[in-house]
Amino acid sequence: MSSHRQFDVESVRQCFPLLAQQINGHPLVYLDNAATTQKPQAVLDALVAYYRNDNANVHRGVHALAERSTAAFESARQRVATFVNARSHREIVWTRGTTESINLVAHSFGGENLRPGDEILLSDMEHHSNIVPWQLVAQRTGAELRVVPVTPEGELDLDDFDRLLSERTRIVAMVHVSNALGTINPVEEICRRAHDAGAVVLLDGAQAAAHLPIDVQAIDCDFYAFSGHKMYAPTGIGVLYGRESLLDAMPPWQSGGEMIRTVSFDHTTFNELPYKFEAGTPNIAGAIGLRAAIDFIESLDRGALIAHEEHVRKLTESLLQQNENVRLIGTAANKTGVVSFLLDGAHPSDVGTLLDQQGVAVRTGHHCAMPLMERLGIPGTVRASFGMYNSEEEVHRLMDAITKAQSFL
Ligand code: C6P
Repeated sequence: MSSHRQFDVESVRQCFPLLAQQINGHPLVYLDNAATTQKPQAVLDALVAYYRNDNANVHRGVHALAERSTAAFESARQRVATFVNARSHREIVWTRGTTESINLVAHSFGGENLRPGDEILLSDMEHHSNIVPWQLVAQRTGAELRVVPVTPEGELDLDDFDRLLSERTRIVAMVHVSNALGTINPVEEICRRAHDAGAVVLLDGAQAAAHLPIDVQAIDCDFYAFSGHKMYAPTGIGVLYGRESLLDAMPPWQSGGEMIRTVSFDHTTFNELPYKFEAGTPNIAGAIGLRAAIDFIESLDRGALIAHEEHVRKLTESLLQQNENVRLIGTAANKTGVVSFLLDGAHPSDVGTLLDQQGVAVRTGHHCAMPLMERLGIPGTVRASFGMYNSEEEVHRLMDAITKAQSFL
């Protein structure tokens, strides 16, 4: 028996109340998990319990609710630190999501360290969130962007990576798992090579955190950014992991309450890590919801979950390959979470609409990766992206819906 059989997808589905609904007269097949995942009851319960019982601002009050709220908020941070194997909770900064995490590093680390002629190394498969912040800081500092091309299969070309990496490279900013292709990049190797060249590495883990165990020490990255909402937690909460020595040396980014130690009109001193980077009242409930999501993920057999997701993705790919009008986009050897494709002669958004009419939710378009679409010479793709609750049966529903869509196109 293969290990995906040991993963009880039906009981997992029961934990996600939203899934049990009809869309356009059909049971929902939710295959837009790379955009955002659905939330298990345990996360919904944690949010309600927090607002119902403990709600108070954190780090400010001496009253009982403030202490409870602060304890829950900080224990969520510690939970995240353990989840990604950070050395300390000081390396975990709360943000609104991956985008804000990357902006923090670009603005603070980039703004402080980049000089004219320095280079920032990106790849062709970056999400706009890992392009535009670097573009803006490059414009401000006189640094330049360099871009590692992807192969037609959708893999990073490591020879090109080596060719473009030089003593001018200050920052390597790369995606761990591509949201448009599903490619898993060789992040340990990227970090090793970048560090040998004296560069720091930021990894965009938005699409990795829900699918792969993340160990920032084993990867040896300097920064790792991810979003709660793509891993079964609420929207509006995200994480920046940063190596303590780097975070310590970085100037604050946003300013206001929380991030200060003392303020006078002449001079302000800043709080210790990680609070130096957390101006204003944080998303307390979001952090608590993220903790509940991590507890939920880790209550499952992670190995069986990963095998299940791989099985569902590969089944989708092999069934699509039997359809002669389908072209798979992104056939890297190492993938997770995503199957992108095109139907001959059909615009992706028309396909998406026809699938929606049959209750199947996918995303269509450029997936906020316009340079990648340009490199691949395509306008966009239809993207099915998977979560822990997607079943074999749903893959077959997707195939039936595609066949029916083809008959309309
Ligand atoms: N990708 C998708 O449908 P935020 O919005 O900050 O939570 O995540 C931004 C982001 C950054 N990097 C990658 C690799 C991503 O996939 C995303 C979000 C969604 O693919 C929405 S565009």
